[in-house]
Amino acid sequence: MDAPAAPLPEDLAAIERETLAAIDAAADEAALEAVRVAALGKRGAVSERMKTLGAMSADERRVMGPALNGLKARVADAVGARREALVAEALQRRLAEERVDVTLETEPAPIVSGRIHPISQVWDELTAIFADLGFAIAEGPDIETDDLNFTKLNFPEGHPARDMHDTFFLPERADGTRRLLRTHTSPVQVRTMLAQRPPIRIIAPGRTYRCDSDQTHTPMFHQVEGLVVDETSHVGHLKWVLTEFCRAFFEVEDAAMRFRPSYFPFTEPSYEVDIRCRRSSAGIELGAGDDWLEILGSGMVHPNVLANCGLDPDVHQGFAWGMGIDRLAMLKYGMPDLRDLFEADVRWLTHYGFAPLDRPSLAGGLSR
Ligand code: 2NL
Repeated sequence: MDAPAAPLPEDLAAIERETLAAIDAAADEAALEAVRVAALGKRGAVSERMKTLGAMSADERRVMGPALNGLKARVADAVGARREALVAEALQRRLAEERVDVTLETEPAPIVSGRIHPISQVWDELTAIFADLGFAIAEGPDIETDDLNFTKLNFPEGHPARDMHDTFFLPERADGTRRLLRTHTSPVQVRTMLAQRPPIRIIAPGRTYRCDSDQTHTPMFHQVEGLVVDETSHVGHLKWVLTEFCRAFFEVEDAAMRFRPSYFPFTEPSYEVDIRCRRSSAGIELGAGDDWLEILGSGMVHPNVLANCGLDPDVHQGFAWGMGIDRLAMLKYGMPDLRDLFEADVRWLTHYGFAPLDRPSLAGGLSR
């Protein structure tokens, strides 16, 4: 057992008081280390006293040895305790200072700053509307045969309507046939009728091509066609579907429509369809006013087309329509020049494009 601690000589008591006070006052770990070195370092006050032990008498050493060792131990303990406290304080300070506010706005990531092209937007709106009406989406190749693009659709060989389509033909093959870039998406509907039994309810959005380029035509453009075939379809259904579509697409309560007699080789009767509009210097307002704007073509599927696609026109009948996606986009979103749609100009897209995370849906809103 250690001998009971004798009272410290006054000079050691003074060193202890001053050192413990300095330890308490040390504001950071560097200051604390300086205090420790001043007491316990090689030349520190306590260490210097330790060196004097050798020159003492045995009696003196018996007193001063434990006194110095006790002092050294208390100073070392105090330094350790203070260091722990300083480390804990520093951690608390960092936790307070470096708090993260998770409610702050984040930097826009590329997926948020990018824009959806108006054509893609309108394409998605169209598919949302017709999907809601029970239509499936059908697709087909851009390169088609003359048969699927023209002949099956009741364009007889040498018929002038073929020339009106300004077709891009691919080079003739060894067997004399030549393929073409589809001039409308009708071949997709022909393929569907050849492959499926009625009832058929599809829309066919896609790229189409005509050798024509001016202010209102681009050689590649986008079209959506629709087709319904069953045993009881009639013009009333056609009118209802197209009116519902216009109400949903143009987001108007009352879409007054006008169905004017027209001609297409693949429909009989055929109608050009207008929607009410008001024209002013500010632009064009749809669904109101006393003017008309043509937006699509339609009709009852021609019996020859049904027969060409393996259906009996005495059993099945249907209706179909077609419209330009690019034109719909320009009308709805007020873009004045068709050619801008194909320029891929980031400044234009930043202005006219759509936020990528706001996708159109009937429940959430078509365009926000
Ligand atoms: C227009 C007019 C139309 C069709 C497309 C069609 C397709 C088949 C059979 C019958 Cl397979 N018709 N499509 C019908 C009427 C009009 O498009 O002005 N398009 C921009």
